[in-house]
This record gives sequence, C-alpha cells and structure tokens, in this order.
Amino acid sequence: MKLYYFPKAPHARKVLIFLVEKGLSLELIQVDLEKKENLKEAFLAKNSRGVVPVLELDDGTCIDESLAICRYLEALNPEPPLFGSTPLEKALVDSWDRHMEFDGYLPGQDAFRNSAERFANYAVAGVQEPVKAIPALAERGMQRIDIFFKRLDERLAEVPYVAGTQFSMADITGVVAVDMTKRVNKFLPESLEHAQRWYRAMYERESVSSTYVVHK
Ligand SMILES: N[C@@H](CCC(=O)N[C@@H](CS)C(=O)NCC(=O)O)C(=O)O
Repeated sequence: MKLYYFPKAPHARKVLIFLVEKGLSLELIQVDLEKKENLKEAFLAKNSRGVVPVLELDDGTCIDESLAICRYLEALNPEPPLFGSTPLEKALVDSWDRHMEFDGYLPGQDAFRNSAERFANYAVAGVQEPVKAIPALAERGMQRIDIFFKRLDERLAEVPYVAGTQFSMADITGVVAVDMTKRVNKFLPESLEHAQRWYRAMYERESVSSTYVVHK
C-alpha cells in the first residue's frame, strides 16, 4: 500500500496521525500541492478530484477521503480501536468526528481559502476550472470558528476526549481543525480552559506533535 500525501495538507495529516497511533508504516509518496502536482495527469489518474490523501492498494485500487482511508486501515488493524468498540462508542465517534469536520475544519477552510491571495481563483481544492474566492465566506468562516471553539470547550468540560473517555478519530479530526484556524490567525482562546487542556494533551502525543508543520 502507498499513501499519497503532502506534509502541509491537513487531511493527509489526519492519516499520518492515525498511522502513528496504530503503529503502522506505509510507503509515503509526496504530492507537492504548492507545485500543483495534484493537478497533473499522473496524480489525477489516482484521484480525479485532485486532492490528497489517497491510499493506493497493491492491486491498484485507489481510495480517497481521509475518513474512508482511516476506516479501511482500522478494519485491517483493529487495535487500538480509534473508531470506538461498542455500538454506542462507534456512533459517538462518528457523530463527534462530523462535528469537528463540519463545524470546525470547514469554517477554517472557508476562512482560509476565501482570503489567501494565492487562492483568489482557486478557492475550491482540486478543481481545475477557475473558482473565485468569496470574501463573505471568509468572514462567515471566522465567525463560525468562534462558535466552534466555544462548543468544543463545552464538550471538553464534560469528557476528556472529544468522543468521550477514549482517544479516537474525533480527536484527530478535532486537532487538525483547530490547527487549520491558525492559518487565519485564529487561536484557541486561553480562557477556554477545557479545550486548552485537551489541546495540550493532544500535543503530548507523538502522533500529533511529529506531524505538525508550521504553515507560512
Ligand atoms: N474530504 C477530503 C478533503 C481532501 C482535501 O481537500 N485535500 C486537500 C489538502 S487537505 C488538497 O488536496 N488540496 C489540494 C489543493 O489545495 O490544491 C478528505 O477528507 O480527504
């Protein structure tokens, strides 16, 4: 199996964190997004959507979507479980993973891709036709990040990890979502003590600290 990734790509980082947590290693193939290698024919043949990560199996089957890749790896390597064990845990991991992605990551992405100069005509990742940035989406994204931070803190006042009592995929998506907001100079407020406690705990994990790349 091979993983196509880029170190600065948050969704690829999710898979890298997952691999470290599982104690797995895969052949890693870097696709340089800054050089737009993801829009070249060789990569589009692996994923016509033009985005990383992609997991290529030995028979040539390619799986995109970070969550699908992690689920596949979990099915092959169930220990330690990162998608929950009981029906309830599994449902909570899915639910909270989606909270992190839709309420945290996507607002951060909206804020970033609709404000950074280099995305003025490339506002949607992987789409080759010019797609213009919409500044109002960046503004809304910034507002939604504040809502996300507050909800995250409320959740983490109740439980140690995002989905409950165990570290899970929801924490991986959550930490990547929080780090995405740094790209638009939004930082988890110090006053949100529960979210801060969790965020510090995340960075004590080798999987999280070793995969963080400073973005310029
Ligand atoms: N929903 C997808 C998102 C994949 C995605 O958007 N990948 C970004 C990097 S995080 C990408 O490849 N962007 C290409 C670009 O910006 O040119 C997943 O979870 O894998």
